[in-house]
Amino acid sequence: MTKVSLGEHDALLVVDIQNDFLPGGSLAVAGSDAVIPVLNACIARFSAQGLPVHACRDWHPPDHCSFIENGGPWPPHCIAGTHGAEFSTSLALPPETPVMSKGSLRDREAYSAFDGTELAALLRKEQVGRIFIGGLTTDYCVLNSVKDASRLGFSIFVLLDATRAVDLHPGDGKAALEAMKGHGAIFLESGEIA
Ligand code: VGL
Ligand code: ZN
Repeated sequence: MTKVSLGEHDALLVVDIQNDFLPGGSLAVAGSDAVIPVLNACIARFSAQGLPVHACRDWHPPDHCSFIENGGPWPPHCIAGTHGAEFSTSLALPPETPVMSKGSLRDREAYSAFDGTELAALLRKEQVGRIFIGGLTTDYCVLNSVKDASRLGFSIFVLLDATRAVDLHPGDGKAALEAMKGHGAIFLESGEIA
């Protein structure tokens, strides 16, 4: 087991821990609730060291193009302002956590936390070089955020025990990890953070 020590240019990005992706939600991801305590422990670690924690959320209009009724692949989910779009009450985000909303334009899908948000600018302002990422879902928002982070020049560390795949097609989660590897992502378990 390799240990990774946190340093002053590190930040944590918590992706889409929203009710609709959790058990009982409209787009429930298997085992997704298991990532919450893992992320809470990571949040506590980053916060204790004074390191930035950021969060993003899927934040769709009621007639979003990604919904089945509009020709997309997904049941309606994470409609802005609804219970399904709220963060889980079990997620312990610090009150001052900046929250990036994505996918809020009707005709445009946006899976990446960087897509149409201030995230890159904020991270640069905070002089962040390395992003530790966890949350939902491995094969969509996490994957696309990892790709963008890498293109934007950040080092990216994927917290494997803090992510779950939706696996719309079997194997998507595995393929996503391969794709992330191709973008230079480093994989670790949360217990490897020293
Ligand atoms: C996501 C499916 C549909 C995600 C968003 O954030 O990973 N997955 N919309
Ligand atoms: Zn969505």
